[in-house]
Amino acid sequence: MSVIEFVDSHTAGEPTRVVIGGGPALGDGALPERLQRLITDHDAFRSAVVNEPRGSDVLVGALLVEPEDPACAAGVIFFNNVGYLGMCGHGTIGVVATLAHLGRIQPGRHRIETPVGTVSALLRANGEVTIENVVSYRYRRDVEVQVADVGVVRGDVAWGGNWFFLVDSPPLELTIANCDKLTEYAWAVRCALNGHKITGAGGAEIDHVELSAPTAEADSRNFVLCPGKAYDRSPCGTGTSAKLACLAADGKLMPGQVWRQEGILGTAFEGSYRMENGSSNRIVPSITGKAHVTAQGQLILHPDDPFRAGIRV
Ligand code: PYC
Repeated sequence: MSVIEFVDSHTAGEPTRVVIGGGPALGDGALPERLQRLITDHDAFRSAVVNEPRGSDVLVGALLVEPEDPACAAGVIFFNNVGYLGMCGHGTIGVVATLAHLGRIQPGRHRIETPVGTVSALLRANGEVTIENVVSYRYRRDVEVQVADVGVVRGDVAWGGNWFFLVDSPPLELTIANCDKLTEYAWAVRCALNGHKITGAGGAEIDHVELSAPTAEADSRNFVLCPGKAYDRSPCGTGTSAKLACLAADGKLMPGQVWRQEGILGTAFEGSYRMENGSSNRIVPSITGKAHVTAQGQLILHPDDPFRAGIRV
């Protein structure tokens, strides 16, 4: 029988399960290499932690690992119901809240390694966390894609730690009541992007679709569809970073100016950015939000359990 120790939290409604013990031994070295070992040799671990019957499609997992750089508070590898994430904004805020809950960190600035780069996190005494994300940028502007049963959809391709296709003012109202229709629409866009081989830099798959529209309560409201077809309950940290990169590229948001990004539940992140040193089109986004710890416990993986490795569909 194996036992996996975890702490659950949610950030603006989006859950994160941080594995604090019992994870696979991935050796040392750079995080991208350890991620590769996790993918190749231990994918059943990912599925056991986040998929049913122990988890659900919406859950994001975060495996804590020893950082390569001892100046970092932790290394983390994020994963979901279908695979692995480069970075995860709400998840990093959840990791910071979890480390604070465990007494491993105190308010102040901390560095956290991810497979796509080191991010910094400022934990405040009131529990709010501001992450300074990886360098983000718009890769392509106003890309046209023919979507089956929908027609032509236009959007930007941007990197915010994951690859996003950002569509402004879609033909559906961004309300939770429309969630099934929004999922169907965003999924059709995602399939069309893949089908037409529209990718991020280096042929990377665009696996997140972000729909945005103006709202009275914030600068914008979004609906973000994640790679495994679950929608982000939060405003999505990497998605907000990608949005900031597009706003910066269009000259619609200045460095240091605050952007209030609301998600589909009405919860919000605050974002701002600075330019990357020496760059005219790459930004370093900051995202502020708060996570709440909801559970701590052990997952039991019994050899007799037919769903020891989760239900994979
Ligand atoms: O907050 O970056 C994020 C995120 C990515 C997928 C789900 N949440």
